[in-house]
Amino acid sequence: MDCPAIVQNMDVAVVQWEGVDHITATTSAENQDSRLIQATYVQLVSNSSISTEGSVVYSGVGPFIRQMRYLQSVQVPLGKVPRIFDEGLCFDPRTRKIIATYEALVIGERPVELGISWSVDLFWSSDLNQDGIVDGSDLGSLMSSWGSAGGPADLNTDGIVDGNDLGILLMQFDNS
Ligand SMILES: [Ca+2]
Ligand SMILES: [Ca+2]
Repeated sequence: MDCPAIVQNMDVAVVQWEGVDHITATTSAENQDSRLIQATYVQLVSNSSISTEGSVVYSGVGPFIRQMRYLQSVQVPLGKVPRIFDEGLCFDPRTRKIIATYEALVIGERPVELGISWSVDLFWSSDLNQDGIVDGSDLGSLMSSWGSAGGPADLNTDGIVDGNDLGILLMQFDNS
């Protein structure tokens, strides 16, 4: 899936990955249509999930109806991949970022407040069947994709399924 182009980058830089962190941020920016967007949100981050709650206020300054777009992104820890639940969420494997897109109509000077709430579960990239464990089933999937150009088994996203991907799977393999 191709991620949408970023209209206005409103990333929040403070992200910690050890344990669970609450991250609060307030930011504002004017997009290409010069409409003020203010966003406040809380991010809950753990080793296995990322969730966000918050609100966005769009303020229009003109008499016309405009479509506003706001993108928020959070980075996925190395080795993990997200299972996306919401159509407005997109994972860019190159930057390892989940990009959330919100759209709203802004009419005249009336502010529009939009609620935000989303969450994703994170899996090891080698957990190809996403059952929460990296085991022989995933190894079998990788072997059956051996030599393929890309796809889910191309764990290092270099365009081929080969020994490098097998090495990653073996590092993440559950030996318990
Ligand atoms: Ca699995
Ligand atoms: Ca590869």
